[in-house]
Amino acid sequence: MRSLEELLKAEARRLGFDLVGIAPAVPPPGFPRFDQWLSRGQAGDMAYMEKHRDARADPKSVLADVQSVIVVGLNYYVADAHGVPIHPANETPARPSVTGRVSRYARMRDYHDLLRQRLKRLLDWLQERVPDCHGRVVVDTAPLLERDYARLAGLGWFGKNTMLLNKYWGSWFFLGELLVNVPLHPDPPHEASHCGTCTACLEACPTGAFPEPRVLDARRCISYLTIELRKPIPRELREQIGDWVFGCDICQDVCPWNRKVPVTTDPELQPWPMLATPDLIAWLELSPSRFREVFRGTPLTRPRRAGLLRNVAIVLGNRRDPAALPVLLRALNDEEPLVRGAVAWALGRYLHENIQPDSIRQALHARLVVEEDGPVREEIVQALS
Ligand code: B12
Ligand code: SF4
Ligand code: SF4
Repeated sequence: MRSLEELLKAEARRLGFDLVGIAPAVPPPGFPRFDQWLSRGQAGDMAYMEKHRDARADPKSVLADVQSVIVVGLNYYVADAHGVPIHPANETPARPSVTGRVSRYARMRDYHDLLRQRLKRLLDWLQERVPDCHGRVVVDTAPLLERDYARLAGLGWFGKNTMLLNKYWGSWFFLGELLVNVPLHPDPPHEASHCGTCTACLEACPTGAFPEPRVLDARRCISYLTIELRKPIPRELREQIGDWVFGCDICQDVCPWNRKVPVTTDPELQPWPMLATPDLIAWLELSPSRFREVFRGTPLTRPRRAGLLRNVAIVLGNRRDPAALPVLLRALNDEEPLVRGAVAWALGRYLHENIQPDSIRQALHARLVVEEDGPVREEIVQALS
């Protein structure tokens, strides 16, 4: 007869999860590492990490009588379609387009709800079999060091890029947890590391965000800068952003364990054409209400319109495609200072290449006359110099 644990794992797979394991509800062994990361300021402005510091020391702060942590992984790997239509419905735009890159995890519907729904069904299944069972579903927002429990549950090891890596699934999977008051037999933790002497991710990171293997300084990470940071992106990192408008995949793209990962066939994780080949000219023109309509249900709402359009402007400044110039000139009058500042920087980059200098100078001077925001004025002055 199959054990409860075996049946539970079979049910998790039936619900569409690719990985599943069980960890004991012990304090996370990586907590001292997390604490060090916070005290070095490597979390940047992510105040929510600092705020719930103590809660992360014990899973009981998420569920008081927790006995087991069921950890699941969901593969989201989609082929790279940078600049190439990847969906039959993807039509060729009639006017010039300039594209950028959205990280893979964000080219589809937001994963939080999807994982939560499936984990809730797993909890329902367990409750039908175990009297008095109760639990709590966790995806990202609760104070839980998810990668720590994933390693404890045997799902994989911490790569030098800090991703949780699995020999078969690489690192292209989301994590989610179900904390329950049922004492389940735990899986053995993943003790080995299979990075060996490889340092591909550390070398490939364009912003030098890894001060040492397995430590990420979020303040330099493009993912943090384009998704979490609410302020202007530091000048010295703007060029390295390259064409990433949302998130970054470089330290995963170069990982040898990611070479043979199968493309997801999950119907709920199929990429949206508009996110796979973003039309940056159109994005920079989105009004607040259109922004909400277009990105509803996707992860791209997180940096809000101001943050996303700031990123678009930075990428356009890096591309310096003359086709984007008219929209940049219009966006110099955007209602958000965060956007206007980034647009001024982008226009400065065009000037540097001597692309239509007269009209750019004229527009920057005209804006300077009416601009009241100090940091934006500073960006315009720098662009003109
Ligand atoms: C904050 C956060 C970020 C921040 C900081 C990332 C980071 N490395 O910490 C930013 C915004 C930069 C970010 C970026 C990304 N994120 Co993020 N993020 C989180 C979040 C909410 C918390 C992570 C955290 O606790 N960081 C604290 C630091 C200290 O943790 P850490 O670097 O992972 O180190 C831990 C271990 O490695 C361990 N450790 C390290 N060395 C050693 C050595 C020993 C001996 C021991 C015992 C332990 C140990 O200690 C730490 C404590 O657990 C989690 C969800 C969650 N609640 O856990 C998602 C999560 C980690 N992110 C995820 C994803 C997908 C991404 C991106 C790929 C998105 C993208 N494409 O842009 C990038 C990847 C960047 C990268 N290389 O990590 C996934 C990762 C899935 C996986 N397979 O690993 C998670 C789990 C979300 C999810 N539910 O699926 N993220
Ligand atoms: S996600 Fe990009 S910027 Fe961040 S650590 Fe990886 S390669 Fe560097
Ligand atoms: S690129 Fe190399 S060092 Fe980095 S996580 Fe992958 S195997 Fe480990």
